[in-house]
Amino acid sequence: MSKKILVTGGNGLVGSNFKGKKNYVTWGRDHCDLRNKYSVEKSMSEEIFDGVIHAAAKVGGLGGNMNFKGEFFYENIMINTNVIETARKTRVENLVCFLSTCVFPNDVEYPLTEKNIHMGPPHFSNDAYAYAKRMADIQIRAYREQYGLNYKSVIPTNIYGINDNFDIENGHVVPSLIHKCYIARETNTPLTIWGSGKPLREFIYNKDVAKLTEWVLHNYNEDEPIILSTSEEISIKEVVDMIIEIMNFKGEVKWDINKPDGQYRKPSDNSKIKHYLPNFKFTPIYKGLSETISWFETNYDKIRGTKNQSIVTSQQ
Ligand code: GFB
Repeated sequence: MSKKILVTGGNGLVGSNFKGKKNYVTWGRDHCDLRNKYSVEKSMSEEIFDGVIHAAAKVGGLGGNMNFKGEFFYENIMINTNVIETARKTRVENLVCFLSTCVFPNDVEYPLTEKNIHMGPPHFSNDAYAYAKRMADIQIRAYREQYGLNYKSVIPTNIYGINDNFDIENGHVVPSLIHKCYIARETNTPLTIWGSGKPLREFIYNKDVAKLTEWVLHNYNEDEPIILSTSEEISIKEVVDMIIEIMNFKGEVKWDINKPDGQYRKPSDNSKIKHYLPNFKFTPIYKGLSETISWFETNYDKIRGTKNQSIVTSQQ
């Protein structure tokens, strides 16, 4: 029998990269309600999976995390608990679970490493989501210890790319900025950016995350999560400048300092992934942004976030 890998969040930023790939089965919301234990048990017992890439989550950017704390906590706890437990019950031996860079403490020594996830409270802006994700790390470690399963987690830094949610208020920063720039250009209005533009982030292209995750699934087997990161910091202002250039926006840019900046920095240590894959070539951000923007402009009418679809139902 051919060995199949289940990918949850199959329409999302990470999961959609596995669509149509040989031996991969991608599930979106339409296939199974992962918040519901019975729905997950029913769907997962209908097929035999050799491995699971668990990329589904209720996600959003800074706005979404601040506006929907209750939903982000509840849904992520339920989704992770159900998927990981049902994978165990249906005898899946190998699973990769997605954590997020926001799991790290706010007040911690830099760079962030796999060792310091639980060493203090996360930043208040996304604490509900962060604690729900931290519990997935606990669940994975517990299952490894008690059941001896090859379950593990990855911690990507800020992911961007096609198939994200481009909602202006609640989306991740890159798709929100692309969508805002598009509207400003099309309507001849100023482009308004949240915060000061000074915060630094490490952006990683979704296609790179998918490639690295596939490697992790087949080759990594440790209690500690593994950070997926370029470890190259870039300011929000620099990202805005690139988007403006690629989208050929000539209008006025305004900075709304009444909007939150979030954490100032979250520099990560990528030495573990570098150690295992020293020759991995990360996509340069300008190239990744260009591809994402080109896809956005071509598919504007049919993508998430451009037609008032709510972030509340999005998946990673
Ligand atoms: O929160 P953050 O790491 O990314 O950083 P996501 C967003 C930065 O971009 C902040 C600024 O400094 C914001 O002030 N910014 C400027 C904007 N304009 C905008 C805008 O229109 N939308 C957004 N969202 N930010 C997530 C976390 O958020 O990052 C998630 O909240 C997750 O929990 C992910 O960990 C990695 O806004 O993309």
